[in-house]
Amino acid sequence: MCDRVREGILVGCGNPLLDISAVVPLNFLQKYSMNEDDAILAEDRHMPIYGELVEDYQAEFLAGGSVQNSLRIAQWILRQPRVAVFFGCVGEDRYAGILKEKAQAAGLDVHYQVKKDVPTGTCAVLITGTHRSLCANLAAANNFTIDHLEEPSNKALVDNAQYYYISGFFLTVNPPSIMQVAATAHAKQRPFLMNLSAPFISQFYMAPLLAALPYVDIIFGNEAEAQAFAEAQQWPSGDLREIGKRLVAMEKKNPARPRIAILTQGCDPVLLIQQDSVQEFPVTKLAVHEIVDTNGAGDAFVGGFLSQFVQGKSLDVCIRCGNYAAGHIIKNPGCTYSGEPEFV
Ligand code: 26A
Repeated sequence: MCDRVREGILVGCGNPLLDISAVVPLNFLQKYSMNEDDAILAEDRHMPIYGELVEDYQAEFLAGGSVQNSLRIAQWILRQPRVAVFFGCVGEDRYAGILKEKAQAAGLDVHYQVKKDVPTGTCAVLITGTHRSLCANLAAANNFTIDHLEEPSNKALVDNAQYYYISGFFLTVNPPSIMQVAATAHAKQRPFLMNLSAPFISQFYMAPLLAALPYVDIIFGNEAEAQAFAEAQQWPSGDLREIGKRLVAMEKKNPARPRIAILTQGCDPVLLIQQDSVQEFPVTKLAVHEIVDTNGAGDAFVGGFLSQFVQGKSLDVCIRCGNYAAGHIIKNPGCTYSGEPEFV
């Protein structure tokens, strides 16, 4: 059992999305010019995907959205409600109701901004074997505005937190909110954590990413995301360790707390990069028959990490818990868990 943690100690902002998930043949991806393990924003040409998944592929509806996933997993491991607070924008519809119910059942303290007349966002999850390809139709999620964080009760929640986590995905929605939370964290000398989220963030949203990065104490990413960042920066080496070292050496507002990079690489070891040191943390490889779907594995890793980080545990424990959580959710559909957490 974990020690008790203060309510509201962790605040996250992100896109609350309902995942519409189905196993599809490879030619379904080809039809929409998508690749295995993509994570993209839906364009007009992708809109038929959602209906097709429901009508032809027995799609399942699962709570999603990257940050909300991570916070739900952190709550599951902590077994203590309302440690984490989540902000994001939804519509006024059935999907918003499902998302809220799942988040609250996990113990999350959700404070959605509600945009009438715009549907709640969805994400198509196209499963092909052990791969998953994501196509997000942000819809209401894209309407998040900074005034939601400025409402007195929400501002108090942000001011009272000790840890802040925002995805790179949220850079596509509202960079001013990210900068405001980052500045609060900086002024109060509290950790601000961010995720590279997807290669397209480094490819198309580098300017707001670079604006936020000086505030980032811990940056998460997988190998494809780190490579995309390095390419966008025109760094000469594609070596993950070198990329990590360069990432942590980039400008930082609070140099007294050097940046840390945590880079995952599927079933290969997780890399913890601090200044010139690189440590490896092994991942338990699952047999193919144990894998239900890999959707949400990265989010669960962060959730496991956060559950320990907010208790002041060592990075070693945080990363081991991240690996535990990712391994667990891969054995379940989407970013969902079953039973009680077994991390000690
Ligand atoms: C801005 N984009 C593209 C996104 C997302 C996203 N969450 C926030 N913003 N694209 C996919 N996801 C979520 O990622 C989870 C898997 O890591 C999906 O909803 C899915 O639950």
